[in-house]
Amino acid sequence: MTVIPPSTLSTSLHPLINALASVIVEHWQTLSLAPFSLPEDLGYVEGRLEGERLVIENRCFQTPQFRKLHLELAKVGKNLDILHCVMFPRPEYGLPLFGCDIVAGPGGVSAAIADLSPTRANRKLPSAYVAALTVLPSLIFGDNRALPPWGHIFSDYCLFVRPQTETEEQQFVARVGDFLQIHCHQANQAQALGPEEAAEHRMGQQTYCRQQQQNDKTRRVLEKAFGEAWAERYMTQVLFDIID
Ligand code: 18B
Repeated sequence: MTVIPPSTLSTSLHPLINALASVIVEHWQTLSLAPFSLPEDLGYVEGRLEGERLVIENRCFQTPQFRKLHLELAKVGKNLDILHCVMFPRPEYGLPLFGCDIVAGPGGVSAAIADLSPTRANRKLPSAYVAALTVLPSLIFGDNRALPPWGHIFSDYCLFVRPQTETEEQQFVARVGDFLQIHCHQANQAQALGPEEAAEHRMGQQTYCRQQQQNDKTRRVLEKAFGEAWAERYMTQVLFDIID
């Protein structure tokens, strides 16, 4: 069994980030994990440019159904804590992309986003996902945020909120747990598709990555700490690598 190492950053991160990281790791343990090597040694990275120290801690795995499971915790200076997670399926299993991003500052969590994003050309999730997601009770958040223009890759079930109370934070964590429960259950049962359908899902992943690479807010944080070239390489080869 592959053991997921504990985070070394967790003692200094926002509690919502630690809670989400625990939920993600718990669900990942239900999959058949194997190690995944990042390009060179990008497991733990520290950068400092323009006076801001950025520490990044990556945990990466693969499984029979997922080419890459990526959980990243980052701390920028004293003020910005980030959780980033994407589960990239192997395209032949036709699974959607689970993605989650949490950005927390001194004023609290400014962005909490989680989705199971479709990879089919018709932008529909597999029917078993729709069946499981539609029976989840609807949630109420006081501050729903609008998606940026590149955000058409996300599904109708996407949560994008600024949680305002502890109850809202707990509600968010619980819903991410629901997404992961459904996703890991479906993945463990998934059968490989034929090459044509796999090609469609591969294209869906390429579109997803291309759109995510347009997130200037992520890019700016990485550029400030590591410079433009490093940020470009990190966004296109580690965070959202486009597979052929
Ligand atoms: N992201 N995020 O992962 N991003 O990686 N993120 C921000 O309050 C980082 C993903 C998403 O409104 C913000 O506005 C850094 C995944 C969306 O224009 C900052 C890393 C998803 C927005 C960062 C990181 C995703 C967003 C601004 C690498 C979805 C809103 C915070 C560690 C599944 C974009 C704010 C907008 C925002 C930073 C989505 C600072 C550095 C997987 C939609």
